[in-house]
Amino acid sequence: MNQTHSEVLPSEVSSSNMNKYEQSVAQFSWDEIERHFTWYETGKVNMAYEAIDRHVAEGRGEKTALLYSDASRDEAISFAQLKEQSDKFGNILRKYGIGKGERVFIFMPRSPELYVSLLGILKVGAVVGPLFEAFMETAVKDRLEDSGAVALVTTPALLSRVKRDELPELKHIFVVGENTPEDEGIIDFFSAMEGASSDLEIEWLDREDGLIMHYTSGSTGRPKGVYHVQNAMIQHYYTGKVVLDLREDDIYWCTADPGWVTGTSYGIFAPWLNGATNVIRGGRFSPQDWYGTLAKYKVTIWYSAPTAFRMLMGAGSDLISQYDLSNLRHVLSVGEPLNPEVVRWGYKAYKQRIHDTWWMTETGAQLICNYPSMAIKPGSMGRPLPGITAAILDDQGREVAPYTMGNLAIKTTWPSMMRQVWNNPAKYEEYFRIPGWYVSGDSAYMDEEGYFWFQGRIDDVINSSGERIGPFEVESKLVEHPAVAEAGVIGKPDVTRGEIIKAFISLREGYEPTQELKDEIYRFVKEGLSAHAAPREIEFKDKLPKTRSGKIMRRVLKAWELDLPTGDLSTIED
Ligand code: 6R9
Repeated sequence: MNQTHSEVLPSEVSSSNMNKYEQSVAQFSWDEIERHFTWYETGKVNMAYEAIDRHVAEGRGEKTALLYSDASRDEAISFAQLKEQSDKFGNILRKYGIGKGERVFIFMPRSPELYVSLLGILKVGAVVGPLFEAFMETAVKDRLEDSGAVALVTTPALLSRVKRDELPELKHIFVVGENTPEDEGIIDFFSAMEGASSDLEIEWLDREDGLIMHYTSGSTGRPKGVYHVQNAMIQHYYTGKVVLDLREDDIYWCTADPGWVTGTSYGIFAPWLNGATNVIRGGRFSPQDWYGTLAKYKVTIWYSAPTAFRMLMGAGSDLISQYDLSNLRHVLSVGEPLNPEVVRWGYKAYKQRIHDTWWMTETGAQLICNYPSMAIKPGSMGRPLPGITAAILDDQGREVAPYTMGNLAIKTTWPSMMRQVWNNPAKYEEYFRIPGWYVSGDSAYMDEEGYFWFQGRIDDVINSSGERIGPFEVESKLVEHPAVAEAGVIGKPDVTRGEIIKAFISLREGYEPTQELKDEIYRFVKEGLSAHAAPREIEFKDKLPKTRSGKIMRRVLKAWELDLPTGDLSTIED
């Protein structure tokens, strides 16, 4: 392996919440964390109560829960106001007979009403399903149909993408906005809210009752409905405390949309279970708006993704000096491997160590992380949290030696683990093909100090002249080249070598796509990494295909290259 294992950004935080747990990894028990929740006394629970109402009941109602802004709105909403609004929406849902266990979906851009609706849905014990606003007709229909959703919250603009005549189970559509069409089954959100009572008896649930469904795409087949239960809150709360390092006065900003699991587990549940003030920004990415948001709200903890950090890196360091980012004390990343170059840049540009975290829709919450009290090795996603056992296994389920690439697997089970793939028990079982382990589908290796190093999705690993090459390593080297903004690497079949490396590259401003540049980039990887990892073919692209959560879609690159079907594209960015 050519990744640098000796480079270390030392731990700076000696007073983090994690210390207590780290020191007691041996005695770690989830029970201790569970004691935070009232089910210890009552046996019953509800996420919306624990995230919002509890803070009002304990005298923190006036505290700001949500700081929302987009191009046209700028609002501060307290825990008490969120409680009142979501109680009202809960009452509206009840009036239409919607309750425990039923699926209610949300299909709209970020706005305070999205968060109010989501909490209201949880309060009546329904299971919420958030969808990306960018979904088109078929993607929306597939998900509503598969889940058997009985109701949907959406906006007038998106309503035309909902094929109501093909969705017999979908009885009620709540429309948030002006000029709601008058039609059977359509309810105007704002007028309903005006008339609604804010006196609501919450639906008390068991720990194993439903919470949320996120649809996630595999490379083949239909998207999978990953189903989570109330019990996940134990881990949302715990990781919020020890990985996000949330404390009493933090202003926290998670940049993810609730259509992605990061936007719910860490954009809603973790911060509010910990009583933090949560910043939500609507609208699209722009470096100016993002730095503006950090400065305006004096954000202290910032959770984002590699694709965003790479774009900010591309926007340059000069821009940063125009904003006061001095309140930032903790920065985290998720979704894709975090290139070492980005970590080095963040350390210089923000004077912050960017903490990579690894987890999946299926795992519900973080599992392998760089937490504040540990030294960071740039390029590594960190170590398993206390309470989590991770390993690299071969296909027979045997643990492999350090530095050997294999299946990243997690010993079952943990509180936020998915409980089913909706309507598809066979898919669910596939994750457990090695007894006692959850097999992630990622390929990685571990070093002697127990740090995990991501290599790629198993399907993406390249075999060139008998060498196994993780695409991430090559991509990380590529983005170190000054001309390269982003890179996606695939294996391309080759008669002599089995596969060769092909790189798709988008260039930074001011660089021309020439043959000389290709040659130079090839040499750059050959000399900096190794000959077998150097891309023998390079293709320049204006943009790389990415998911809504910013993942480079290597299977799409591969499909283009080999003229194969691209599979499910519903989550691709436009
Ligand atoms: C939370 C989330 C899961 C897949 C996962 C892996 C990739 C996520 C990563 C990472 C390298 C990290 N991934 N975090 N790869 N380093 N820190 O992203 O969920 O959208 O379901 O994706 O994302 O391949 O298997 P999800």
